[in-house]
Amino acid sequence: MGTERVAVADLIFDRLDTNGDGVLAADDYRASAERKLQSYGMGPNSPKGRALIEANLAMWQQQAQLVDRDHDGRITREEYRRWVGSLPASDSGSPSGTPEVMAVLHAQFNVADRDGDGLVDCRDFVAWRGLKGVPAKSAEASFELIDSDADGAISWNDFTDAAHQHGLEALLYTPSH
Ligand SMILES: [Ca+2]
Ligand SMILES: [Ca+2]
Ligand SMILES: [Ca+2]
Repeated sequence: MGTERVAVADLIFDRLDTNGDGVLAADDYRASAERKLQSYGMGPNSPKGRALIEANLAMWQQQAQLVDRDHDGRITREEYRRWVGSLPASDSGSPSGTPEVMAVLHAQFNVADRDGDGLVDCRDFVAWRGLKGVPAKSAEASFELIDSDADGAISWNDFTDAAHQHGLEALLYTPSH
């Protein structure tokens, strides 16, 4: 694997290693959900909180199945690099539209929908993406892609339709235009 792909693999690995102990485990995925909830002032035992934690743990299990070669319940950096190296060159190893990933995004969407009316407005969307370090300008541009009828609010259906049309990357990180 080229050094560039190793660097990308390491970058994602470090991002997923929430507690920074150098291995990925279920704890990292739980902690990641809990941090997100904390930034919303939401308890881990609230219905939305529990749903987000469960979705994250399901994503961990899927990831472990693919990557944890020795099945010791931990993904080492070496295991992660090897997995990324085994992927087609076009795939960075960044999780994309698997059912588990979509379930996590749906749970995050529900958390971002603070007033629980099923709709996320631009401000809530910008705040959601800001948790991932996405600049407000990029998030606003993504929001415009998703809010195709421009009424200032998006439903989960709008989100999945737009993901289908533009790709998740454009909605979550950087729109390409
Ligand atoms: Ca860890
Ligand atoms: Ca392992
Ligand atoms: Ca709302």
